[in-house]
Amino acid sequence: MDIFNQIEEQNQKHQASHAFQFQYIAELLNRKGIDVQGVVDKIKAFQIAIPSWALGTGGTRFGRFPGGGEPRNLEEKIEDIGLLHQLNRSSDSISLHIPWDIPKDPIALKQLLQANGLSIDSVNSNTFQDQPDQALSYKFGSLCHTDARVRQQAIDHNIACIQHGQALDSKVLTVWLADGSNFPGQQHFRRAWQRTADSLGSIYQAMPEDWTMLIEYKPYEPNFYSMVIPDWGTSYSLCQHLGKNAQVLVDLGHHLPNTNIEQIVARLMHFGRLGGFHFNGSMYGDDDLTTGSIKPYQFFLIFNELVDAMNDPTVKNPPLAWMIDASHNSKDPLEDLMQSVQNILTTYAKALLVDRVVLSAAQDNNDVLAAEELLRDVFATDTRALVAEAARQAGGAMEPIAVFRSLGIREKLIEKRGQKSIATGL
Ligand SMILES: [Mn+2]
Repeated sequence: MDIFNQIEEQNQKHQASHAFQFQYIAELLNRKGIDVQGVVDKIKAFQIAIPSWALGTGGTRFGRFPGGGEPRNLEEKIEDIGLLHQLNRSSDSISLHIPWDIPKDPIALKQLLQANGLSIDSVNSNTFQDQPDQALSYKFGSLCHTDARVRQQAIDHNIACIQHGQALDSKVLTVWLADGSNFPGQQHFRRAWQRTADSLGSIYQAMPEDWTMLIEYKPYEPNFYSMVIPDWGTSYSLCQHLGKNAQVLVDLGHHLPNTNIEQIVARLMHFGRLGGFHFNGSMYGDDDLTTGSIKPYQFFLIFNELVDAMNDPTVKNPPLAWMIDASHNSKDPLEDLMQSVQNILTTYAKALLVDRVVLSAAQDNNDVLAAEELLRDVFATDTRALVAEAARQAGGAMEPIAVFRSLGIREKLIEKRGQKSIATGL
């Protein structure tokens, strides 16, 4: 679906109101000595990977209520993300989940990706479910399993993921382990860590030198007494054990309520061990809600730490992989993803406005109020016109969700794919 001309037409409708709002924020920032076009350029350059598993309606263990027109295969998922990218110009890559998205014809897929201006950012392994053709079960764990044959099966699966990724020019393997225990005494903590480290070591050895392994952590679920990798400290210890191409992946929803995630992010960047991000929104746990929907101030404080470290030449952290990891139970998946991307960009834009010299001075002088007020002032600044301007300059839609609706894109997808089409994923 090429909607380039329609985007132009739709932008015309919003142009007058956009020009008014942009002029206001530009004047405000000029008075503070901020290079407005420099900020717009940074927003334009910020790209967020879309997960292939988030294009269908998600669900819970109680039910699933699909809205129709979901992509039926990997090709249609690529088309959906191509459409998103046309609209917002900020979603230029895809995270794949194996075995849900095993590429059958990599050469044709690469052509399709190229035609849509997309690439594959990372491949995600899946040892949290048993597949129909699988010899041994992951009921009691995968890379940590007490039985060496199960561990080997999980290692082989991860190596197969790397090979699928290589065929599509990906360079990142993301590992999230559901391994853990449900009851006290069930698992020997130290030995479970060691078996996991050894298994990850075998995968790491099989990984090409220019690849990165991202290790995700999560405090609970699906196991409720202990997870083998429950926190950033455990991820960090495994990365240290493996080598320089292993990095910690922070998923915003993988923390207990009130965890100071901004401090975790700052620490990991200080150690040069933050590899990437899974954006989503969280009220209680791994809720996978729209990014920025529940705790926008905390989300801003996290971005503030990220930008602070990215701007500091003494920080030796590799470039981060920005990814969304969400599930949509009650919204149109594409609309939800656009909302998340918009929230990410407006929040990133705010973090770019922080005067780091003034903030540092306030911190060094222990001027608590000045430091806090500086952040609160930036947080209260409406950056939507900056993001709209970035989209306009990049050839995207200034109001992507409004355009999606007024062009009747979902209705067209339902017409093409049917009301009952179901996407693979969670
Ligand atoms: Mn995640």
